[in-house]
Amino acid sequence: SFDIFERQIDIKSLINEAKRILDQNWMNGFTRPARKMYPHQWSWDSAFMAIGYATYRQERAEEELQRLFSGQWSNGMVPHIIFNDNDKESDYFPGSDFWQTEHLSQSPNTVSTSGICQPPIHATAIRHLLETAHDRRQAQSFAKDVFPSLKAWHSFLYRERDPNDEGLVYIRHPWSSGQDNSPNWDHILQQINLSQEQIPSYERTDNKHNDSSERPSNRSYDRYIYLVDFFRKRGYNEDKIRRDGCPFLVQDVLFNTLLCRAGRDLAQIAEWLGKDPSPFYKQAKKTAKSINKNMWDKNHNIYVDLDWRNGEKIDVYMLSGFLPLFANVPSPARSEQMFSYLNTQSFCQLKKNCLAVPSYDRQQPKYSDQKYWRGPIWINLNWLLYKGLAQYGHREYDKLIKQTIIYLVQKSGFHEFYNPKTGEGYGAEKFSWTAALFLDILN
Ligand code: 9WN
Repeated sequence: SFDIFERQIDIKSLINEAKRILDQNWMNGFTRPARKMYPHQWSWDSAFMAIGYATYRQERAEEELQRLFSGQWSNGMVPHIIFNDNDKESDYFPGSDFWQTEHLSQSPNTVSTSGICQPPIHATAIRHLLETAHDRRQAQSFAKDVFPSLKAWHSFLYRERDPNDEGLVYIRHPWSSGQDNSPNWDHILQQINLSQEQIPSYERTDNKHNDSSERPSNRSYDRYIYLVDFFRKRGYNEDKIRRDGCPFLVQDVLFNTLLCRAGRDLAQIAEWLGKDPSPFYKQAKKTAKSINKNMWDKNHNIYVDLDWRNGEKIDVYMLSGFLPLFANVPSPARSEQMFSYLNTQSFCQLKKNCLAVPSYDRQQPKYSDQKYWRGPIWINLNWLLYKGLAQYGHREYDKLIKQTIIYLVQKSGFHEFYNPKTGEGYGAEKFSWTAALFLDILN
């Protein structure tokens, strides 16, 4: 048991420590998520870094996103990893040689990349930068430069990932969700029966740097790797991948929520740049409507993912199911229903000494305090919830999230994720987005 409100906390030194971590992870042009474990540039991490840098180093925020867009494919996709081929310290798997994207006509010539994408929170980060920049002229000129890339990125998603024009885009790999081994994927991954010959030979390296009991299982990894092989065998051609029955096609709540919010932010950026915002508002409106119509689980008061192949709901209750709050998707009445589920022992109840919000409903049998995206506290998800709830006026709950994040960081350092019961830190140490979002929350 603990009392977070009794501690004397030296906030200033925590802020300095967060900045120091970002400095140490700065690789001259981008920020690696963590030393050894994640040596390259990751897409949604970069957007979170930019939000952190916006509090004190605008030029780095811009450089970070510029480097990310240098890896954009000609079809508009922003890859989930831009590789740092100079890193000799790390052996990250799967590296660029495994993805085999170099010789594709759609991939860039100057940098090597993966062949899938991650949640599109970039326009949101750039709007934030425009709103907070010390040097507004510079930020405007940066936004003008990246606007065509942002536009191409959103067009790619709606064009290639929403073939039935529903306003909801699909992802085709668990890594694309940002929540690799979420229980959301269990059922679909279980149905992928593979013989040994269908799995390319590979060696995991993530377990070398981390306690393997916290990481995804080997069975899941086989399926992650099989999917990459499925894509590269089809030259990353979207139609072929779909036509040949890709076994993982999911309309994910968080991915679509962030697209919806980023669509509105892109519209606002367009307006500031004197361009027509209406196509972006229109898309975002349609996405919000479909999230409300198709993803709402009225029995549990939360949003859930959909299996694109049959339209069925995936009955798994994750913290990400509350995050449509971040994009102002639920009506105020619906948000109250959601809050009545969030504010229980299933997640984190006010006045019950809980430590921020776990990533998965703790009452579910598969919940774990320690396993990666299957229960532990993640700072990025809590940050999204914090921002979302603020728009609906839940101040007391937001205060709890802020205080518990400070507590976690002070107790255990800037970890990748945390045990919701004990506050112990897990995964990578000195993890960049934990530092970056901490800076924003305390700003
Ligand atoms: C695979 C970098 C990334 C995050 C993801 C997180 C984890 C990679 C991995 O690390 O994924 O992309 O190797 O486990 O799940 O959200 O972007 O921090």
